[in-house]
Amino acid sequence: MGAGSEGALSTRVLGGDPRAVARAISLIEDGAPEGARLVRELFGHTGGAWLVGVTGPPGAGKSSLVDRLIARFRSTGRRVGVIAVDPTSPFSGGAVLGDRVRMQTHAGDDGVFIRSMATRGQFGGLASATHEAALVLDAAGYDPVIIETVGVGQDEVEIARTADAAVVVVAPGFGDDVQAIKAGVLEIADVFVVNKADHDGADRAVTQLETMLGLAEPPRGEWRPPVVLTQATSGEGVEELAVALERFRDRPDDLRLERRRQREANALRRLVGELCWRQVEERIGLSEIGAISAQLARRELDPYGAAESLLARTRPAQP
Ligand SMILES: Nc1nc2c(ncn2[C@@H]2O[C@H](COP(=O)(O)OP(=O)(O)OP(=O)(O)O)[C@@H](O)[C@H]2O)c(=O)[nH]1
Ligand SMILES: [Mg+2]
Repeated sequence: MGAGSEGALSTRVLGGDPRAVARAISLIEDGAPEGARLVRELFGHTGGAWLVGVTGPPGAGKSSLVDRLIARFRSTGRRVGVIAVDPTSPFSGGAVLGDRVRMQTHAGDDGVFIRSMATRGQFGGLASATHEAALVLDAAGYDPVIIETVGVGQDEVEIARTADAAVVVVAPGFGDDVQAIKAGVLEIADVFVVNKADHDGADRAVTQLETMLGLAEPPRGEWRPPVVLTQATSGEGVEELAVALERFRDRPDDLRLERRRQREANALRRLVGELCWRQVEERIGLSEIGAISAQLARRELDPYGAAESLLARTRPAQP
């Protein structure tokens, strides 16, 4: 495929064509050079969309809640983009199908674009692919862009943390998960949701979280994450959640910009890492890298020494 057709593709993405958006995200997911070119062409047209990350333990009701949020945002006339990140299955596994089914409400609505993404077998991985897919949706005029991730792996938590707003969803009876949430996910929530209000212990979970949050120092300025009780199956509490999110969105500009600066810093770090590694692969070649790895396995080299000498060999010789 030549450069001309990529030019046409970016034009079609900017025009909001869903098929072009789907194609663009596939190129990115494959780690194709066309994907990188496309991101360069689109980047200057992005930044308008509001990125909402939704994360939490498996089965908490994230997709059901996202489905409700889509309806809420559609009612204000916005086009809504959704990326459902599936860390486990590289192809159309159970979770992907589940997300599709639970967001089926909007299947016939061309103002809604839903895409599942799986781990990209590349250095930059899931976080890069998701970041760039969100850029494509942003460029295509979807706003907000909602990103659902299962809050288990570091990448998934990172994706939600660096969105413009991070929603952490839990369900009552998450018992042992409280520790996990305390350890990693609690700190990232801008808005907390206790979903499955119809289940026993929902009120207790709210109190428990409010206590935890009350003990913690407010991490970002004055904002103390509210805890919203919802029932995704009935829609109860969804309006409160949307309002809480909008209150968070309407904070002072400098706080919003700081979050975006962090996101770009992370993306830049990943990209530099990826480009460096590609250079190493190109200059040194896979067979020698394989031989060096074997030497490492035999403890004939140490990893820091090996990495430094590889990097040194990608630099031009000093005059
Ligand atoms: N009783 C009850 N069930 C709910 C509620 N919200 C979601 N569920 C159900 O919980 C199950 C999981 O819902 P999902 O929306 O798929 O949850 P998820 O967090 O996206 O799940 P994963 O993406 O697999 O981690 C489904 O069977 C939903 O119908 C709720 O408020 N009350
Ligand atoms: Mg889901």
